[in-house]
Amino acid sequence: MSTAKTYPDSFDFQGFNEPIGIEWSVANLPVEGTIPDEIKGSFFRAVPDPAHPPFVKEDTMLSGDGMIGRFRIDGNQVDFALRYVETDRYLAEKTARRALFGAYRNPYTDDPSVKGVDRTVANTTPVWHAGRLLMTKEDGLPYEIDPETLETIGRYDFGGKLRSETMTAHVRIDPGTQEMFLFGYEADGLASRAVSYSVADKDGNLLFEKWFDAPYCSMLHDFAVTERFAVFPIFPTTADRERIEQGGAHWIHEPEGQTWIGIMPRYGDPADLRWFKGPVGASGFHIMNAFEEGDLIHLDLNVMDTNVFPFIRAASGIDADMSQMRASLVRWTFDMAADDDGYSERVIGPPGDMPRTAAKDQCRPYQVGYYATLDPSLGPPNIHGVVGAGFNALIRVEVGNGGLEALQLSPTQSISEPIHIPAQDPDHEGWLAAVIDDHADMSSRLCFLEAEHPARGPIASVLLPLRLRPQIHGWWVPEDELEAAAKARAHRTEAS
Ligand code: V55
Ligand code: FE
Repeated sequence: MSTAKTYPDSFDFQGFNEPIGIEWSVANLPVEGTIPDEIKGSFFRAVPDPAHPPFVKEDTMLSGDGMIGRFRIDGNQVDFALRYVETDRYLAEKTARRALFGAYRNPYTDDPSVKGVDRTVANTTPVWHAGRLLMTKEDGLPYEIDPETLETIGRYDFGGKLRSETMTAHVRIDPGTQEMFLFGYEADGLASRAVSYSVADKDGNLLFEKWFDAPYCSMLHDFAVTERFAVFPIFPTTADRERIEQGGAHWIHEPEGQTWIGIMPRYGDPADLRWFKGPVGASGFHIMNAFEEGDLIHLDLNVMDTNVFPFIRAASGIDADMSQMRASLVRWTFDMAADDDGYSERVIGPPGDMPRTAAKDQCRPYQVGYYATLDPSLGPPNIHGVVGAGFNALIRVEVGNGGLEALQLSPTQSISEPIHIPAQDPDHEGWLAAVIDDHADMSSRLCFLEAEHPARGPIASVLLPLRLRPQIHGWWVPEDELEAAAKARAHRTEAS
């Protein structure tokens, strides 16, 4: 490009992380191989892409304006579209033609002209529930998106029912009841300990909102739900209001800080919240699943010795060599019948992140999970994604017996989080789909794998005419659900 924009000198703006900022669409993409006929639906992806170079000297990809991508798949017919989420922040900066918002989750670094303007970027997970598509980010309310046109409908607060100022990007949906469980932290303001917890019924009605205080203000990125309980992991990555007001970092990781796991009945009262002690100084983001076995609660998650984000370690003065860090898929088990506040741990898989299961396996005993990993034996890491080192393998793990199979990529490839697509045949494990980026020619392709056999490699791949940005999270929505939701929307429009 002739008029190169200038970005901060960090991995967040280099390689595949170099901003693109183009909204585009294309129909009838060329497909190599055969996408099974029964795969009909849309793969939505959330990707951060800053529309303007930041004015702060250091910035993180986590602050990039949210874009929503959609692969519409009908067997071998694949279309793609990509649009910005028109958040208040995106629109204010679009009008000004420059960045107005400053550092990650610090409004005190913003241009005075946007004081009080919603600064969330809706860039983390496209959540589909009750016929609504929401682009989420944990520091604000979600934005509703039209799943057909990808137009932004507006900020979504469950019809005025949700009082929390924030909603997580990691909801849980019970595959039996189709209820959506959700929470928001910093629910009543910056660095607050307040957590809001809610359940929406299968039609999207908010059944209740309950509030509790976490032991401290922690980066509560994900949680888990079992058939009877809700589980909140509090890792010692903490916020401090004064530090933020002085223009400092929102988050510091505290190596001596206590990890807490809060467990309460999933329809229960925060008065019933029980706090268990986890490992000191630990950090975790994503939970694969949780389930009950009698009085035991098993929580399967990726845990690390310290915070995985370089900008958070830097702000904390933590000088850690990532290759020396302990990081595994672990099963933490809590005994609700015992009166101690301990837990036991078993390693159930190699290091990695972005864990997924089949939607039908959530909240209950399960056998199979999938996640991405960085296997150092496959070559040095490529610049890709929010921690600056791309994933180069995709793991299928049998959590009950340690069975392991991996798709290993070539040294120039990086993979984003996979989605799981269920099959009609209940004995077939379904498929995984994920975007694989190639640093050799800066190209992106969507690859389909047999979920049961990722090591066999793609059964089909779809080459894109332009490279994509590394994805945060994705969501698979079957075509029949999209059609039903489109009909319901048309009815609502006629009625109004
Ligand atoms: C994460 C991602 C975020 C964020 C906080 O993956 C944590 C973790 C894409 O935004 O704001
Ligand atoms: Fe996440």
